[in-house]
Amino acid sequence: MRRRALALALALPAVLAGCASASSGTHAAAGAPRLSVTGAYIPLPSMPDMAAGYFVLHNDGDKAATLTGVTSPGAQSVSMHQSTASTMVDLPTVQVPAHGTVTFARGGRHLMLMGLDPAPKVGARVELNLRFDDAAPVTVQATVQPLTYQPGQ
Ligand SMILES: [Cu+2]
Repeated sequence: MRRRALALALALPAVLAGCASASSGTHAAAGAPRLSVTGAYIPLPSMPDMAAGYFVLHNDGDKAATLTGVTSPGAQSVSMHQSTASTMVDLPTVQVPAHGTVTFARGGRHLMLMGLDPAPKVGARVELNLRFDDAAPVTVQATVQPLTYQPGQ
């Protein structure tokens, strides 16, 4: 019986994140995600205990990012959900491709905010803090809109 030497060639991809920049704000190193949020709103909920949140998340950078969660100082908890035909499921993370856009909108991905305090009123703003595993957090003010509000294109 012969012993065979297995030559394992481990081709490890170079996944070095070039996040050497300590600057905050809009500056980002080349090859990093560049994230921004537009159109954040919360339809006025019929019950103050539970509201949906919608927004468009942009990544103008050369590197993908992963949204790992959202928090709000105005809510007890915030979850990321995906609506399906009959129910909705938790989204543990959401991928934001390089030079891509991810939309949270009615009938699809959405935030579910529980325990809003103070109770939302039309025109009020609710701070949302988006956290990423590989990029700086993004804070946005979501405007409480009438229930029938439709975002413009
Ligand atoms: Cu939901």
